[in-house]
Amino acid sequence: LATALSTAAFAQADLSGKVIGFSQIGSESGWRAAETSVTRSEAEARGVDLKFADAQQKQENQIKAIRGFIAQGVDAILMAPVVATGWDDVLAEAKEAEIPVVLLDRGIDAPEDLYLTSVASDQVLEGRVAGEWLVNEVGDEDCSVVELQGTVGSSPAINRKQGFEEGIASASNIKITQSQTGDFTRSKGKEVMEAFLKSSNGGADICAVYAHNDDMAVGAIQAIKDAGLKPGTDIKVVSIDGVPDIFTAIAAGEANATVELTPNMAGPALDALAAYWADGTEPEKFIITESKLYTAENDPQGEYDRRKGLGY
Ligand code: GZL
Repeated sequence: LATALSTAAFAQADLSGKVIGFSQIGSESGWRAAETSVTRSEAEARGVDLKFADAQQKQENQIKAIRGFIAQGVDAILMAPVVATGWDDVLAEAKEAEIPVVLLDRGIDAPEDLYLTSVASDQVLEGRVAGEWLVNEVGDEDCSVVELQGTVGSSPAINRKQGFEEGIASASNIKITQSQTGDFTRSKGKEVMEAFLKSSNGGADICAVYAHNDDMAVGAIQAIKDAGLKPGTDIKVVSIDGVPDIFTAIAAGEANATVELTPNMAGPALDALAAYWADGTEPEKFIITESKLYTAENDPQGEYDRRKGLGY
């Protein structure tokens, strides 16, 4: 697990001398901060000169940063695309400049020849695993679920919603009664959960909250407590990322399940670039990282300890 989550133990490809631009979305969640930290260490381990640009979750800032990298003549561009559309022009400019682009942790709706490869989890699977966990958890009890969606128009928000609906499709007793974006942040997740609680008999009518990431779930947990209810028992909590704080909540019985998302997308991305530069090897177009369900049965304190210090 430690290897999968942090710099791999074996020797990294030598990319010294390579200048790589990284257009990062921002630092909206603990997972995002970990991805940034792991990307920096993966780049350093390979001798890469990494140029970092934080977009504060705005697409226009990412597009500006990518144009800057092209003007600088970087050797490659890593980008985590905040939303799925609107990238065709800037990526065509990168292609024109013969600068390979690698997508990290989110996909885009664009011609596949505009990027070398995409390193991400199967986000539909993540949602389905969360839905199937809830089906298993509630049995044949009626269950009204409220959903905290990720950033509007982002591939994880679209895919995790689809996957969860697939996961609960077999259970006619489970219904999503409210669904709204919390933009992947704790504060917005708390705010939206407060509204959900108010409009559902103080939360008495809510059986579970499904959050597209742990940070919104942690915000929702606070709102549930403020409403005088017990998160994890009165209202089940299931989310995605596997950040340390969700394991703290699971250990305390305040959350129930999370689907792990590795923050190490950059390792596979840099290895694909190394092979491409070494002998023209074309990587798989989609490099899929694994998704694993964790509950109270999986030593949450130990999982917390294993992740603390990995840049979260
Ligand atoms: C998913 C990634 C999401 C995380 C959130 O691959 O893009 O963005 O699940 C983050 O924590 O905001």
